[in-house]
Amino acid sequence: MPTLIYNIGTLQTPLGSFPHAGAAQGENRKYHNAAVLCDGGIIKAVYENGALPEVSADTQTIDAQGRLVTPGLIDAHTHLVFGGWRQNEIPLKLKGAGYLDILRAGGGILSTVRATRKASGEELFEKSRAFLDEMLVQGVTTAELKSGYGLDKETELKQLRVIKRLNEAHPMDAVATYLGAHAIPEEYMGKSGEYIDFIISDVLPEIKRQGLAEFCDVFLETGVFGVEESRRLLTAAREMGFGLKIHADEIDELGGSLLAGELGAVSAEHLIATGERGMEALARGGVIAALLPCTSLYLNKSFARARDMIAHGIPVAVATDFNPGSCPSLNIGLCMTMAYLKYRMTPEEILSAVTINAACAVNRGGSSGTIEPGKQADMVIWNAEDMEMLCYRMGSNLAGTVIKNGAIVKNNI
Ligand code: IZC
Ligand code: ZN
Repeated sequence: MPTLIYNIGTLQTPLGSFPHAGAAQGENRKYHNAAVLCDGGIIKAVYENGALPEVSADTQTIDAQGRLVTPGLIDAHTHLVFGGWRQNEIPLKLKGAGYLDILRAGGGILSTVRATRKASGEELFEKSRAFLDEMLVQGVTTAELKSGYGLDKETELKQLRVIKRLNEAHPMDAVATYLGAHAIPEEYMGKSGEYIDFIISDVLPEIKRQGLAEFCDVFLETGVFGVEESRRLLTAAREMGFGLKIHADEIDELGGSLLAGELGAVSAEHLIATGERGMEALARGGVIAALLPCTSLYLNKSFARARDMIAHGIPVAVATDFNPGSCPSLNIGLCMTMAYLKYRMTPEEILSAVTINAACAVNRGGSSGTIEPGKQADMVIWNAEDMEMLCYRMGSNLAGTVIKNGAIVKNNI
């Protein structure tokens, strides 16, 4: 059934299917008094200045009541499929324990690994589905979901199968990333190289064979995986056809961004501690910087140097990092406010960061991330008139009507 969204006060969207870098990061097209025609889940045409198409009698019409419409938001970095929670870590943090101290003591990621190994696929599916529901009502229509809480082959495959099922059963487009190199499993303590060998010989080929992940990611960090191990893993993954991502410079600057640039990774994520050389490498390698401001907030760290990255011509995406340890929030709106205040990005730059740049970071730039003919009809009518309002209303959910593949999945304007 065709759908016409009309009476749009401002329709604001980046244009194109490529990552928006430098000055283009802040280039949004603004259509006033606009309308969008969709059919078969695809955007057919955009109208402005009161123009309207002639529509067939069976066309569903949606009155946007003069509000703002943007592309559906894309959360390009989550660890959404996990067992248990980690609220027990807060008292430890308040006594001064750092994120890596907790991990070193066998907690942190490793405690989530224990809980995820115990959980059934069904339990993980139901828990994750509720998270996706919560994201969808905030206007998120595509999300990246990482594995990495199994570490052993069986549990990693269990997590990835849950992601595949979510993608099929939920309106959200769920893009899977294999993050087996998220921590050194207890059974490989002191033998991280052997664990990487095991991933390369046993796990990656099986994931590829079953088509369970598009990307391979690694946590390159003090006490986790180093540059050499990460290079070995990612080079093998690239040969098998995986796109590459790196958790780089979250706590310590160890060369993760240099490696991302060298390998031409699709994205480098966190980049809290990234300095000049790292930025130059990212720019040279055409790597998207996936910045996670609520993690800086939650870990009480500094904020990534987004303005310098934009000045270097690095396309910036902004995402939640939703996970039970370093960011137990999936509020993308809050990330947008943090990007406004702490990264000092403009509302236009932020919109590109949570739409087209995030889409490109999950290899969906050709099908989503903008409102243009031929793209998926993923859109949000906001309970706001402009992007300034969205970025300003810290913590509130201003998503009104959420449209996914041309169908209304939430209606609240
Ligand atoms: O569970 O702590 N940084 N991985 C790397 C995380 C945060 C998630 C976690
Ligand atoms: Zn992460």
